[in-house]
Amino acid sequence: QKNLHLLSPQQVELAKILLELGQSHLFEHWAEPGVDDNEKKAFFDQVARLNSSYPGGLASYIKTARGLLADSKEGKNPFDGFTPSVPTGEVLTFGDDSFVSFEDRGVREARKAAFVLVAGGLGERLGYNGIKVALPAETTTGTCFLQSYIEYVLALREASNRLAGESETEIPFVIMTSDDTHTRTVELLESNSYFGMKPSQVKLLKQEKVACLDDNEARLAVDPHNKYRIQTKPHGHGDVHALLYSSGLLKNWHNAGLRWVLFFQDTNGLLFKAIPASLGVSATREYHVNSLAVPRKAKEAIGGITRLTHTDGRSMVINVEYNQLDPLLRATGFPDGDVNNETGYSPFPGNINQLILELGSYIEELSKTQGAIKEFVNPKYKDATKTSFKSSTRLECMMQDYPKTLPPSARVGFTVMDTWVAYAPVKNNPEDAAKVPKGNPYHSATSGEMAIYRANSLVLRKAGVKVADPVEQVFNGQEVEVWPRITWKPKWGLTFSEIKSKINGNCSISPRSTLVIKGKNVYLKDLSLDGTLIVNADEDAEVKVEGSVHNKGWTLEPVDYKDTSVPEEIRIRGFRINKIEQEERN
Ligand code: GDU
Repeated sequence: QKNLHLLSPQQVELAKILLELGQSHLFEHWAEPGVDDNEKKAFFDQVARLNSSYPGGLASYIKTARGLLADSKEGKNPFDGFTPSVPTGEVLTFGDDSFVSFEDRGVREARKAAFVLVAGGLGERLGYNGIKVALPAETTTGTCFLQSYIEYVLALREASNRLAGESETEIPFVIMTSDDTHTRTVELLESNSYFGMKPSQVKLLKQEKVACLDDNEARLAVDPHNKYRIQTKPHGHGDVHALLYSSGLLKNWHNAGLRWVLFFQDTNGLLFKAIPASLGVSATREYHVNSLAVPRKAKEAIGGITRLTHTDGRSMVINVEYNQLDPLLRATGFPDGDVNNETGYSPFPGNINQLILELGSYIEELSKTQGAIKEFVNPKYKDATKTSFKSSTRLECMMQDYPKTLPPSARVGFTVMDTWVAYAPVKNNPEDAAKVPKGNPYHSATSGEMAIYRANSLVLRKAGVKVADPVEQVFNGQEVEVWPRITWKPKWGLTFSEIKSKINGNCSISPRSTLVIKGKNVYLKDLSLDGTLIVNADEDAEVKVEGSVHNKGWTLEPVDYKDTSVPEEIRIRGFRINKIEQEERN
């Protein structure tokens, strides 16, 4: 009351809302008027932001929170009435005829696609101090994830336009950032000329954090570092839908004739090898929602794609998050829970959170929901009475929960690909990765980089090159297969057919070799490589690479992740590349 005169009419409104919502405790420790007045105004700026960035405002946030906290206290099962079963989807095998024809269809569709990267997460599990999209996907060329994604998008749209006989239109590329990643993402783009994209094409949408909750009444938590602020935490990648909706971009895209929105995550170096074919599946099967999936090892930290059938007859195909799959199975007649079957994998395909949404039905749905996604809460209680929390909690949401509000008529499908060609994220720090049970993927910087060489080697093998077998090596306590370090620019080889068309005769690559293809029109013919070969080429120049290349090459030199004299992005992978000798061709 005493501070009311400081406030603008809008701020008085916000104060009233807070009081009506039972949040008077937020003002309990406020100083007399004249003391900390600027901080008090800043408090209301924050409240205004929290109120406007959440669909339905703070009132809606608190109401939902009370409901979810009550459910959680009661121990209510979020899957009550649902029985899980294994859904059917499109299963693709890289390189076979059906894959090739889906790829062809996907490339044709790509000119009608917009691309959305969710990159607001800091990646606590990885413990890297920078932003994850700035990490090198591989250190042979040092290409970071963001550069690799942008180059793939450019190459894909270019190829698609070429087939359609069109010249380039604006390529819509959105990055969702957060306060944790925004500034550094802008700096990365600006200091690298947007990696070849027009700056006007890259749209950054920053997600806001949400208010933390102190108790089951959903009393908002005061920031422990500043009594004039509400404590906030990330709301999760599900925010991307509300942000896209409120930005107005979806309507613009629709008006521009676009048909697809592709969502992807921050550190998967293989992802775009799977995109053309999956987009082809979306177009052919007319899926409104298509999730990319890979065979999943039981208990692996990726959600399981599941059909949930309710006792009332409703049914949906949805991701069940990895921590919920096991209890759901145990509660519904599968006493062993989340286990591998005779194939050595969980029967539920693993969601890699690469989603392809059909724009028309997406807009239709979002105009009903404003992009709000079903949320959840995960409080850590002090004891079994579930009356108080160990630390404040908040509501969270996930982008893959989008189909939960869709009508039963929605066509929700998925596309399963081999892991080696589709999924190799960088999520775990070296210590945790080294503890991963044998046979399960490490998901570390080490395994992420090795997976790129492996995939490229296997693709070239399928295309007819004699690529040597890998050697086993241990880096940062993780046993990995080290394949020849083969990399190429996306514009060289976007699809399997394109790659095959650039390889002729008897080509071979020895285990210790490195091959870097930088040009577009590079043709390998009877190449025998034992060492390092870098092929540079100007945009349109045609380069034939023939004959034998032999030199000392580049070697991998182990480094210890604890050695802080080595840059962080190198030591988290446990090796550095020692560039001894190479041949360059132009
Ligand atoms: N992210 C945001 N904002 C957030 C939180 C995360 O943009 O508030 C972004 C991250 O930057 C990242 C993506 O969302 O690009 C995913 O975040 P995590 O890597 O932390 O996700 P999880 O490993 O917890 O799990 C997610 C899905 C799983 C499975 C897995 C596959 O929830 O079902 O698909 O990715 O990598």
